[in-house]
Amino acid sequence: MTNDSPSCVLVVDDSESIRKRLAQILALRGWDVAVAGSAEEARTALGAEKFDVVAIDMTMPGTSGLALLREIRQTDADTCIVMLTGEGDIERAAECAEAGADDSMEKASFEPLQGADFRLRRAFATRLLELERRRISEELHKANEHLQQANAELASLSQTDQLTGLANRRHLEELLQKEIERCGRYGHCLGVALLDLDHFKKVNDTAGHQAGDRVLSDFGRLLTDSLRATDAAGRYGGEEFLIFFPETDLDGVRVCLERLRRETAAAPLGPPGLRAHVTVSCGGTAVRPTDKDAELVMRKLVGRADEALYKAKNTGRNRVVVAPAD
Ligand code: GH3
Ligand code: MG
Ligand code: MG
Repeated sequence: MTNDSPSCVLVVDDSESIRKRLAQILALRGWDVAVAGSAEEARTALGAEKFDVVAIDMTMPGTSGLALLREIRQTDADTCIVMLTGEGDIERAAECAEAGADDSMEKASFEPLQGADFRLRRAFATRLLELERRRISEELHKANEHLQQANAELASLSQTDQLTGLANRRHLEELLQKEIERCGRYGHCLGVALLDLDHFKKVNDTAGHQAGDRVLSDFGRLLTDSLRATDAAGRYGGEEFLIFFPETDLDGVRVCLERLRRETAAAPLGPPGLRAHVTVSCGGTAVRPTDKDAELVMRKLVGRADEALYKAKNTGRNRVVVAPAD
């Protein structure tokens, strides 16, 4: 159905006189007319050619017009189909509409069949509009899906550190504050840690900045692999990482950090050929939050973890220091 103006029609009617009359009038009005005297003949014609409009007699021996309509609609939702009904057949016309007919016209109403051309063209125009409406609606739906996907990607990008794929500082702080609120509500313990790679400047200076980048992303992966799914890690800045451990007390934090420290020292990080043995210093703390101000609690926890980290650096690096938050 490419043209706005329909040109070919298939008339399906078992009455030869109706067929001939309708074909004659439509041909006079410029239609290319094919005829079929039964559902079988109609199937053959439809299999061989595409029609803009198919006019089907409701009452035919063998396969009825309604059955033929349903059959066509199973595979073809687009072709315009107009049913030819007997007089006063309103209920059956409704049945046809439900089965996917575009229109029904009483044969008597187009006697001497002059109205047929108008009715077929009108049905065709309405169908075109419907197809256009469907196309636009599908396009809108697709555009909407793309938009939602793009929004989700954007949201994820705005929460992610590009280099390591971990949460960025802002997102991790949001998550941490939520966790502080949750732990405060249920009286649970929460652990927080800051980690800083040791002498990282040297890695850049000796292996190059790109190799340094690769060490950072490898370390990010090590964190992800090593932590529990409920723990959260993010890049806090430069070669510094923040982790929080829900439901974990100070001893638990120490154990987790000690494992991370060991794994880091043992794992060659960086690009092949330039694998560096990097160590990490860790400062940890834990608290059962009582203060309602989650941001304030967060600042205190991070501050305390930072102090512990400072101690770890000053007492030789490649070590874990933990201290209670209060
Ligand atoms: P320390 O053991 O005291 O932590 O020594 P350090 O060398 O790790 O610490 P310092 O703060 O002196 O240097 C941090 C280095 O980390 C310097 C900086 O260029 C590097 N760095 C920070 N961000 C990135 C990054 O995104 N990529 C790379 N390759 N290097 C980074
Ligand atoms: Mg460092
Ligand atoms: Mg640093």
